[in-house]
Amino acid sequence: MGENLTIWTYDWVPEGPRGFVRDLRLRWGAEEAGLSYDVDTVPFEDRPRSHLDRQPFGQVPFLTDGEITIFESGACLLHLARKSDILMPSNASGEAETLQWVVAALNSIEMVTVPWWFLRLSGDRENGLSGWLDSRLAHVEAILSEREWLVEDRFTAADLIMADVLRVPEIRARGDRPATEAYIQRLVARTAFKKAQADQLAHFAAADESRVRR
Ligand SMILES: N[C@@H](CCC(=O)N[C@@H](CS)C(=O)NCC(=O)O)C(=O)O
Repeated sequence: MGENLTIWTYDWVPEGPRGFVRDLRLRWGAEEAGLSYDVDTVPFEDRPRSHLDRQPFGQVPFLTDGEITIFESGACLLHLARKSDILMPSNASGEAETLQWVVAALNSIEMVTVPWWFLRLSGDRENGLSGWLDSRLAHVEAILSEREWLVEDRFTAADLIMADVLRVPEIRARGDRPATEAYIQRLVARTAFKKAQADQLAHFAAADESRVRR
């Protein structure tokens, strides 16, 4: 394919986030699009200058594509999407809708789900964000009750990122939202998702083994 893509993730993470580390979004996108890529790592324990130079918050993922380095999983995914109409239609309205829904998944849904989840994790099961979360999830449910995909009646990067945001177990378990649940199940049943997730799990399992040998 002539690609020179590298997806960067941590060299190791604890059990909890495995299968959900956001490099999965990029692995999944590249797998869907048939783009070849390597995976490289930055240390989880220390966040050296060379990491902060490429991801200024010391997070993962970031992506290198030849001379280009790009961070934020949404931006990285859209960068991949511009390479393949499997991820984003090449017509103007399909592209605009894909951009719109990718940003909506991150800026209208994940911007509520993640803080809610953090508060819940810190012991505040029902917290000040619960009402806001429920309202956003109800709107998503209404949207997904009327359509199978977010854009043009077909899979796009918008579905990839929306499903990844919604598949967090605590969010999934909240309320009865059959259309959303069917949507998530449809997305995570895709071969590309399964490969991306299995590869991430294998990556961190291998890291466990090399930590034991050290
Ligand atoms: N908005 C960022 C969030 C990235 C993010 O939260 N990454 C997590 C792993 S999934 C991370 O690096 N956590 C460690 C930290 O925040 O220090 C994106 O979508 O790329």
